[in-house]
Amino acid sequence: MVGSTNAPLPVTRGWRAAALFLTALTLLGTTLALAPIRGETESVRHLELLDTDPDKEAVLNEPPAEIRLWYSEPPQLNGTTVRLVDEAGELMETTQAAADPDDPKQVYIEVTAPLGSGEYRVHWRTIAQDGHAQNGEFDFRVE
Ligand SMILES: [Cu+2]
Repeated sequence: MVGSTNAPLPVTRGWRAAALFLTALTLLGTTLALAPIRGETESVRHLELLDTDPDKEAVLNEPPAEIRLWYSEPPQLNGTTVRLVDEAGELMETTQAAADPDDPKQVYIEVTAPLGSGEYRVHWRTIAQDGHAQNGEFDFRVE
């Protein structure tokens, strides 16, 4: 009996080992389960709008003849629209969104309506090659 109180019982030691083993398994499982998710967010790059003409918040002396958008990759044209509305929310007459023949990452519309001075908003919507739909808007002003 002397000294035996300090030594853990074999049963207790067994439980500890089991608990450690389960903890290790859980950690490993969590790591393995998260790995594909982390891998995806790191490797998949979604389509982005890189630039526009007119620039966002541009103030122009002359109304633009066209509205042009630069994407990070060629979008699916049949899922792409660019709409121009005035400050009353009224749709302005333009051509349909088309890709630049020299650069499929550029999409443009020609403005066929005479634009008076005021605020205008461009609503764009597109579908990336990977099927993700994206949309956004930006404003410009004609003085
Ligand atoms: Cu995507």
